[in-house]
Amino acid sequence: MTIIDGKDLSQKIKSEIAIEVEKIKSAGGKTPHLAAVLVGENPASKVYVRNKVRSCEQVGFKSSLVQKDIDITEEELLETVHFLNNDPDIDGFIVQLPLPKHINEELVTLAIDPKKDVDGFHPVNFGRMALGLPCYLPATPFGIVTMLDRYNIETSGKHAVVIGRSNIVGTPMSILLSRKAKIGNCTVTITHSRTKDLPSVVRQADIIIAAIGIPNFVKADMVKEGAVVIDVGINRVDDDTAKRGYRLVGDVDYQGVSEKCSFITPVPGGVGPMTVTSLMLNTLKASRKEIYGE
Ligand code: BQF
Repeated sequence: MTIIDGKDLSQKIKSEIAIEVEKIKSAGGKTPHLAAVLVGENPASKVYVRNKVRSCEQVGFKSSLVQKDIDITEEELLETVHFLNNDPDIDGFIVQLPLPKHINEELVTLAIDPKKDVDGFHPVNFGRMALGLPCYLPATPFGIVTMLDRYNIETSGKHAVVIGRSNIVGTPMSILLSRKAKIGNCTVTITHSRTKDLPSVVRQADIIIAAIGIPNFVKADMVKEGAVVIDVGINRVDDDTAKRGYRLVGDVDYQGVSEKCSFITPVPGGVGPMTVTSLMLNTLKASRKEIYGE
């Protein structure tokens, strides 16, 4: 069994990005600039935004954190988005999700200029992804594809079972794995809360993408011997012995499953760091105008 070390791989990719940024700067180019909008005080969101700002520092990007009160109106947030769309120094920006209930996430995502949509959540980028056109890939699926690629995991002809159908992980992951590409050519099954006898479907998988948001959902008896297991879950569970009073648990029962599979991603230190690093790769693409030109 091989542990896919997302922390180590993301450090490696970040040093590759840092070299590219140095080249841009020494050629007199503009420093890549990522902005993040954080609404309210959701503790997990604060951690995620902090991770992104720290990664920007590590790769030599400029970053701007735009903090807004929890009671900001939808109109005011849309104004913020328009301001960032029109700021020529900002190459890309993200609006950290989830947003408070009184704000329509779809409306806010639609307002982001697709050229600056480094999360890849805008329908233009999602549509381009589905069609195999150049686009910003959503960061988590991008990170997973990169892991499979860098660990030389064969995907062609394999049966991939995706657990979960969210817009940001399950659905795009199923599209990416089925397309005609180096990491792709899978036969994909997408499963969800209404799937009948989900364990029997997951047992057929050569590659399991667990993105359902339930701690330890995937047990050893649901995993075929030698399967590749990608754990997207980041669940906080109470733990009095932990420094912060909680610990992170994936969607996979790591203990049991790791004895059966060929590859597995740990939590923490698996998909999570790769998500943040993929956002850095998208921001570098944005600063280079790689997808949409000038
Ligand atoms: C790690 C995210 C759900 C909903 C919105 C490293 C991150 C997480 C874990 C991180 C995530 C999850 C992010 C680890 C960003 C990934 O060591 O295991 C980094 O910062 N993430 C997000 O921005 O929004 C989310 C998950």
